[in-house]
Amino acid sequence: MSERVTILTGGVGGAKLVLGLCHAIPAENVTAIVNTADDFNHLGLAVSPDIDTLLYTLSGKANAAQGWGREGESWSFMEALRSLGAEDWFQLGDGDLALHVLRSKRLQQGEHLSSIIADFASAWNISARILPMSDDRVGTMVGTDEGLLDFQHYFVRRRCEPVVRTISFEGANTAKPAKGVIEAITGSDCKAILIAPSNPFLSIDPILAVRGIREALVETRTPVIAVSPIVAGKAVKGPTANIMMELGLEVSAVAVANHYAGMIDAILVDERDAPAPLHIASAQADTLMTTLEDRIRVARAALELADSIRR
Ligand code: FO1
Repeated sequence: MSERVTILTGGVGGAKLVLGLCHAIPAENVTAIVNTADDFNHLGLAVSPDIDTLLYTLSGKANAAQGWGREGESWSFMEALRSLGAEDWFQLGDGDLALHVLRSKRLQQGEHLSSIIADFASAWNISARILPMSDDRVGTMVGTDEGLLDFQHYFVRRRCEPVVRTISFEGANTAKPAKGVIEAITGSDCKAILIAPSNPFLSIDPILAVRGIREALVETRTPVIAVSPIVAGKAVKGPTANIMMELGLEVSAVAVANHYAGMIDAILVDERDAPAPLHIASAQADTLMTTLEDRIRVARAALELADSIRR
């Protein structure tokens, strides 16, 4: 009986659903393929925000209210940094620093990101498999009315204020999928592939831009289910709705389904959204994920939708 489930994820919303999935089925049967195009080098440190949000979320260390970083964090590094007049727009907590320092050291020694992350996950007793989409460098660049900005500059330093005109993923066309990524999509032991309710343009598209991943999703016989990040015409968190408007798209689950057309078999939409005419199968559920029970409920609803679709 094929047991495994693969989930494509990035950002805060995605991490919530991965956690729900790790409670809905045995966590060791979960493979998360994670966006790494938000990664950037800050003060000489290799920062991988979407990977780290998942490490914290799955190990119970996450600052749930903030969506990133650790619960109960201390900030003496930032205070010392400010006293030295260094740039302080990107908050690096004292505990969070350990990830960046260790990751930077091991990357500089030539190790692959995927093996570093696997060690961090096992150190924190995370039994789900966390795979970066690629071990090669990919960087989201946001073309705005203020010019071309790298992602963290747009997202954190400028707080998403610049108007988005284009989104591109530097390095995606030469980046190779990390070991295990394609098999996690095409393997016969995989019973469902979920696209988490992450920002389709900033968190999922970079994964699809890595050579071979979009093609694998189109070819796989395993049902591919997207969970809509739009609830009642609004994004639950983050700039998804604004970006859809700035890109001239309708802010709706239908627009998300169209964005993933050709790759997904069905979409799970929120019960607050009218069951709009969709060109693919869909189901409705309460997709707001505040509590752990909510996250498990959404994961179960997505898996049920997958079960109802047999390619
Ligand atoms: N987001 C912020 O809005 N402000 C920050 O200072 C900040 C610091 C930070 C440090 C480490 C990390 O892993 C994530 C951090 N984030 C911060 C969040 C990050 O920019 C976003 O989570 C992702 O890039 C988008 O999903």
